[in-house]
Amino acid sequence: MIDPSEVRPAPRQVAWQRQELTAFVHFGPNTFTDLEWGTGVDDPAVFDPSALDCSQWVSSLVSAGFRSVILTAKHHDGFCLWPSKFLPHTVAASPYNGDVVAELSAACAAAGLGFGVYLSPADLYQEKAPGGYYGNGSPAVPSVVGGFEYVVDDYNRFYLNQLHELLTSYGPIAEVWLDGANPTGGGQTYAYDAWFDLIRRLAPDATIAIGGPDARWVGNEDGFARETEWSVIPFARGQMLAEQTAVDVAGPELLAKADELRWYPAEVDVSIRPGWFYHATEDAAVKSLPELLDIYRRSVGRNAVLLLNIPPDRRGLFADPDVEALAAFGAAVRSYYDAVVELPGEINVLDLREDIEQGQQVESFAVDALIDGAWSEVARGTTIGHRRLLPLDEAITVADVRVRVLSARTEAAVSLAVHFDPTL
Ligand code: FUL
Repeated sequence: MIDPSEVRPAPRQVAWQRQELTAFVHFGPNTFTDLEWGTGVDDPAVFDPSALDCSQWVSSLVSAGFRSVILTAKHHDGFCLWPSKFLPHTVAASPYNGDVVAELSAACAAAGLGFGVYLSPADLYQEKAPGGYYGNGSPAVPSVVGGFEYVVDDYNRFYLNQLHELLTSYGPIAEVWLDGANPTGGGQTYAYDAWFDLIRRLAPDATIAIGGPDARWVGNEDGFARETEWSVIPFARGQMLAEQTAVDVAGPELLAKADELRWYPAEVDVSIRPGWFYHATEDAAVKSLPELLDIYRRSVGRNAVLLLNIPPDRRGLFADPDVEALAAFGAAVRSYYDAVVELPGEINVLDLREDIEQGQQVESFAVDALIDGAWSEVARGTTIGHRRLLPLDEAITVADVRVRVLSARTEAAVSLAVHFDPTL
C-alpha cells in the first residue's frame, strides 16, 4: 500500500502554491471580433490596440496582490502575440506589428511579477490554413528542436519550436498553461512527453499546469475548489483515477485503487467578467468585491491557487471597472486577510495552515473559541493543506481560539489565525 502521508511537493510546486494569486490575461483577435473562440482564419488586420500598455496591467495586478501573470501567447485561433518565425499568422502581420509577449515579460520583470504563457495545444489556424500542420497525418520523424532530438510529427515539431521560442527569448517563464479544450474536437495527438521534456530542460522551475504534471484543473470555471481538496492524487497506469471534474478526486476508495500517488494541487481559473476575452457589453458585469472575496476564500482558502482572468480592452488596457475591482480586491485582502485580529476581538473567518513541505496530512479538524470564559466548538472542516479560510455563520467576539486535529494521515503542525471581513 502506498502511503499518502509520504508524498511531498517539488520545490517548484511549493513556490507556485505559496504565491496564491496568479493573473490570467486573455488578449488577441477575439478582443476585436467580440468572439470567445476565434475561427483560425481571422484577419490579422483586426489586431490593432490603440494604446497598448502592459505596464498598466502590471501595476493594476501589483495593487491587487498578484504574484505572477499568464498571457494567452496563442489561444485556440492560432494567432500569436509574438512574432513567431514559424508561421505568418502573428502580430507581425497586424497593424500593431509589435511583440505583446516581450512587452508583458519586460513589465513583469520590472515589477517583480512572474511571467507565464498559455500556448493553446488546439490550433485552428494550423487546422484550417492551406498546408497547416494540425492533424495533417504526417509521420513522426527524428526532429531537432533547440539542440534536443524528439521523434514527432509536423504539428508537434511546430509546437516544440514555439515552446522553444517562448522559453528562450522572454526571460524566466514561471508557468506553462496547457489548455485541454478544443473547439473542433481534435484529430491531432499531442506529444506531451516531448513537450514536458523540452519545458523541463529550458525552464526547470516553470510550473506545467492543467495538461501538465505540476498543477491540475480544479474542474470548474466558476472560481471554487472543493470543501475537501487534496493535493495528493491517486493515479493508475499513469492516469488520474478520477475525472478532474469529479466531486471526489482523492478519497479513500480511490486511494485504495491507486498504483501511484502524485502531488498534484488544484488551480482555480475564473474570469473577472462572464467571458475570458473583453466584450464592451460586459462592462457592467465585472465581479463585485464580495464576489471576488468569496472566490478568494473558496480557492486560495481551499488549498488551491487562484488564477483570475482580467481581459484587456481594444485599447490594450484593463478597462476602468476591472481596474477598480482589482484595487478594491487588493485593499480588502490586505486589510482583512493579510492582517490578523488580535484577541480578544471580533472575528468571522478562521485561517488554518499546514506546511506543505511536510505534505498534506489533516483529514478533519475542529476549532474552539473561548467565549465568556468557556470553550465551545465554533467550526469543523475536513482538509487544510496550504491554507483553509473558513467563514463563520456569524461574527463572534472571542478571547482565544484553538484548533483540534480530529484525524490526520500522520502528525502535522497546524497554525490558526483569525480575521474579520466586514463584507461577510
Ligand atoms: C478554456 C478555453 O476554451 C477558454 O477559451 C479559456 O481559454 C479557458 C481558460 O480555457 O478551456
